[in-house]
Amino acid sequence: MSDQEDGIILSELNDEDLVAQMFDDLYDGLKEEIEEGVEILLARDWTPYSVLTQALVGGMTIVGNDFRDGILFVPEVLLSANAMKGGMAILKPLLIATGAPRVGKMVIGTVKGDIHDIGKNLVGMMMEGAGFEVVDIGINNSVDSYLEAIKNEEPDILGMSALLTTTMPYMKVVIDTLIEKGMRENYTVLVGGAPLNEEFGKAIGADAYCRDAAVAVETAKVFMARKHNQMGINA
Ligand code: B1M
Repeated sequence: MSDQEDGIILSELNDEDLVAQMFDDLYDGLKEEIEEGVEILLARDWTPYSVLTQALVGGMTIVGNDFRDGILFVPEVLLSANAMKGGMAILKPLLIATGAPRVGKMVIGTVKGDIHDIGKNLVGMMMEGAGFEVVDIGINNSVDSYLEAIKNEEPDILGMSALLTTTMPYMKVVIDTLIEKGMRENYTVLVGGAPLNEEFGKAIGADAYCRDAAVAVETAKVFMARKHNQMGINA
């Protein structure tokens, strides 16, 4: 049931109650309400980043837990994801509009067999907001698809996302192929996704595992700074 039918007027709620209501609305997959909530928080001078992390990602965590525990099922989670995307669409241009100079280029995609894209999209948005040029190659990417994107786009960074324990090993397939082709050293490879950890990142030969989008941005900046320094030394 929508908030209106429930007699709830979002703009009349204080920040804390509004965020709690947005958690409920995200849970119920109410896209319009989420969009309205995002607009209200922005009008109250919340930064786009705070709205994203506190209201949207916070709400999605609850959805994730109940999905895990068998309380929510795929169709419901799809509605939640759709509502989340509605909110993210409003925040995207705001996160990007920093006027930051281009600091590097990244190709990012979710690996083969995996259709989860919310986290990947978030990373892409945050990277763009930090001044990176981002080429998002979507979901379900085979090795060939990554290779083609790398060839066409010539990025500094390759980002891979996986949300399933069954698809995360595919990241190693991509990295091993880069090694076989003698291309590995040309790119910084960053990986992320809920089931990964630092140990896994090291084991598959990635340059770094990124716990979340903010860490991805910071890590990418560190690697770009190293690259620029090396170029300075070699020049
Ligand atoms: Co999926 N799903 N799902 N799902 N789903 C999980 C991942 C799961 C953990 C749920 C659970 O059981 N608790 C579970 C995986 C279990 C496992 O592998 N051990 C699971 C499952 C089982 C499945 C299906 C198999 C269910 C089924 O069909 N029976 C199926 C698989 C489909 C497939 O891919 N082949 C499936 C389907 C779906 C939906 C389609 C319904 C939907 C996806 C919609 C979409 O993405 N467009 C969905 C969703 C939404 C989820 C949960 C609930 C939420 C994922 C999400 O968007 N989180 C998820 C539960 C969970 O993760 N707690 C779950 C919010 C997002 C902001 O976080 O993606 O972690 P996250 O991204 C973070 C970081 O991880 C990091 O930064 C992001 C932002 O901070 N990061 C990166 C991510 N990628 C990065 C890349 C980088 C750097 C950082 O590169 C540099």
